[in-house]
Parts: sequence; C-alpha cells; structure tokens
Amino acid sequence: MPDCRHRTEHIEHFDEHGWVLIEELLTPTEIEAAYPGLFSVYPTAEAFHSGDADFRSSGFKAISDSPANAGEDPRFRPMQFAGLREFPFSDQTLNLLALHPAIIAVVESVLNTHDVRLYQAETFAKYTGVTEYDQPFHVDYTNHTMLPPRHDRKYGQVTLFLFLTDVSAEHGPTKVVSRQLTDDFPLSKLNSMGEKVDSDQVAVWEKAATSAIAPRGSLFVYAPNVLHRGTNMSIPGGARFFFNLGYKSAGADWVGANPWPRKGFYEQWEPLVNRCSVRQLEVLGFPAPGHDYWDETTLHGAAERYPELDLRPWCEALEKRSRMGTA
Ligand SMILES: O=C(O)CCC(=O)C(=O)O
Repeated sequence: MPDCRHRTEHIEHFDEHGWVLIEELLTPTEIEAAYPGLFSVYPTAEAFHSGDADFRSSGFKAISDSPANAGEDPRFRPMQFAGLREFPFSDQTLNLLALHPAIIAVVESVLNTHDVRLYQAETFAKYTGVTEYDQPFHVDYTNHTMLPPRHDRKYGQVTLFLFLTDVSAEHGPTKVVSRQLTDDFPLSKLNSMGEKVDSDQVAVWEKAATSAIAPRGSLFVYAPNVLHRGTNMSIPGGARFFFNLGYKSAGADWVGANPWPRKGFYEQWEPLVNRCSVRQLEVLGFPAPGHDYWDETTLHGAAERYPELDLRPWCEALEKRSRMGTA
C-alpha cells in the first residue's frame, strides 16, 4: 500500500537544490523497533565508550592509531568507514526500514517513476574519538555510477540517509551545498578521488553549506552530483547511526553498489523475502506479477526456493495472462 508522508515542497526543494531533509518521515516508534537488530550489530554509544571488552567494538579500534588515520586535516581516512555494515541483517525489522513504503514513495517522487530499485543498503555507525570524521567536499558520482548523471530526472539515482538516532551539531552532521552553486563545476574535480579544489572556492561552499541536523526517523535525500561532506563527531561519549541507502530507476545498469543476488546464500535472505510485500520485492528486483519472466516453471522453482512466500499474486497474474492468451 502506498504510504506517502512527504509533501510537494520536499520534492520542489530537491529539484531546486539537489537535496532535501525530510524531518521525521518515520516515527520514533518505527525506528526504535529496529534497535534490537541495530545493537546486535553495533555497540550502543554507552557500551562503546565504557571501554569494556566487546566483540562489536573491535573493528573500530583495530587500526585507529595507524598513520593513515593520523592528523586533523579534512580527508578520507580508513577508520571513517569502519562502521559500514551491509544489508541484509538477521533482524527483519531493521532490514525492512530500508524498504519502508514511505521511503519508496519519496524515491518514486524524486525519480519521477514507479519503477525503482534499491541498489545499496548499508548501516553506518560513527563513534566520537575513533577518528577525525571531517571529510573534504565531494560528490558520490564515481563509486555509484560508471557514467555522469543526467540533469533531469530520467535514469535517476538518489542517495538517502535514514537517521536511526538524533543528529545534532555535535553528532557530525552531513554538510551539503545547493547544486545551484556547483552547476558549472566539473564533476571530476568534485568526486572523492578528484583534484584538490582551490581553498577560496571551498570557503564559499563552506559558508553556503547546510548541516543536516534532525531527529531520528528523518530522511536526508541527495543527488549523486550534490556536494556534501561528513563532519567530525564532537559530542563526548557519543555515536551516530544511520542507514545509507541508494535507489535508482529500473534499467539504469550503469548505476550500482551491492548486488542482492550475491546475498542469496545468507541465512537471513529467505526470511527477508518472506517478510516483504510484492512491492518491496519488486524494489529488490523480483519481476512484478505478470512479467514475462513468470511461467509455470519459474513459479514452481520460486515456490521450491521460498516455500513460505505467498506466490498467489504472481500465480493469479499468470492465470490472467493465460486466459487472455498473452502468456
Ligand atoms: O557521514 C556523513 O554524513 C557523510 C559521509 C560521506 O559522505 C562519505 O563517507 O562519503
């Protein structure tokens, strides 16, 4: 069922600036329902900073004193990414946040099509003191797509941060710059591997940047050619958790990140499929009921692979096509 919680003004803001922050798209209850799953993957801020031995904390300490992690200048450091974990997780409530109908509705509006796909889903955790989280301004252009994005919404892609905890000015909020200020700037200079940009230019962007500060449940949405950067976590004993999502228009084969078929052998894959609606499965890439892929054999094979999945919508669509002589 469509669950449209955003407003036209949000999409207008996205069209004008290339980004929008939709405050409290999901409720605190919806977000907190995923905390048992989230905190089976990560230590809470309190657990992490307590200093107690904890297997969930070890990845954040491994190379934190290496030269690659030293200094205070804004750059990309390996430890900034220590908190990335790929979907799907063993907790289905956490997984289903990535496919929440209200998020799919935002993506449909932004990309101006119903035919959308989730191509990336990773949770991200940052803890004060693990590293200097300040990054240079960059766009996500090179590591999400092999080709430059179009300026209209055709073949679109969009990155979204679903805030799993509150983000204040001290929680290293993302800083973002309106696309209007960078429209004439070559993308290759702005990607994360790009050339250094003149410091006067950076100062102009810094002054114009907005910090994405908002409570848990908020959704920060930005286009692949929008300049942004992570900032340092300064809150004592703090942490920030978010779901990093990438959606694209179906058929944009030059855009991608996490291939879901590779997750097919994870033990959490089948339970996730069983919990998804038809629409959520379409967004993961299952052909819709009535698609030409479905015939007696593929339906039989799908029933064998996912014995608990209710395949009636696909069966009914095939029967209808058979009656009409189109199957
Ligand atoms: O943490 C953030 O807010 C942004 C991170 C980011 O842009 C990146 O790691 O490339």
